[in-house]
Amino acid sequence: MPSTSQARWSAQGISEFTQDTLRALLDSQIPAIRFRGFATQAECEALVTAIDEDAFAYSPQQSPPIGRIGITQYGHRTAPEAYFAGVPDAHHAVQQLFSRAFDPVARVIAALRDVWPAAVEVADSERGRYHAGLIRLIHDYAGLHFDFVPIEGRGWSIDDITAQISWNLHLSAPGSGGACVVYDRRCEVEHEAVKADPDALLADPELVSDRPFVTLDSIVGDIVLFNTRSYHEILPCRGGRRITVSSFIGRKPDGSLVLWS
Ligand SMILES: O=C(O)CCC(=O)C(=O)O
Ligand SMILES: [Fe+2]
Repeated sequence: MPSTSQARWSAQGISEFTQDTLRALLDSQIPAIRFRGFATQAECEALVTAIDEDAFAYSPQQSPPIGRIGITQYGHRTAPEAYFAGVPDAHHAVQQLFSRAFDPVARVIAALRDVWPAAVEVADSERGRYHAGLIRLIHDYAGLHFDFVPIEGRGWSIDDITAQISWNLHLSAPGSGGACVVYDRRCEVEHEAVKADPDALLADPELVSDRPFVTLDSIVGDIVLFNTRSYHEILPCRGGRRITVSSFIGRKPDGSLVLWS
């Protein structure tokens, strides 16, 4: 299977956010982008204060549990009706929090529109609009996985995207640990079975054992972007809480970008 084992990154290291690096990231040519100081410390603290007055939900499927405010397409892979029915409440919940600090989703869309030559919108479909903007609390770690809707979400309106990346804004960082490690190995269609079995959400570490990787530290106020079709994991957090806001960004066949969580 040469397509899975070949290195794809033509550059090492972490890039700045520009049109060229965004395109290279979508094409899996670079490991990651870091947008330093995307939000101020004061903005992040204000949002964390608002979040602390709310409650995180926990999915019984995830181990260790990850707290979340918002809704995920991935968590509703086989239940699109429930996803779209839940979008208005999810949108309301996060907008309520953003209104007390700042709106990271609107700011990300504006930053993308500044550099990208085609349309940038929250994903929409005949079934309804998607939710974009997931707030996540990671107490411990998140195991090795990939995220790529054309492989794991067929039948959804976004299953024709040609690339999938994510942005994660770090609102609170753990005392140590909590880095996101991204490996130069993409999931190809033949790995599909890994996620077809709901009890096997995580990938076999063997898949990435000899691969180049990049380590993305959790730094408050920074946004980190990487191609989520590449296998990635979050290392154990020690002391303090790792709180992020994120969404996926997909590139449609016409070159436009769509956001969803
Ligand atoms: O929190 C992170 O650093 C990465 C989360 C993740 O798995 C993703 O963005 O796909
Ligand atoms: Fe992921």
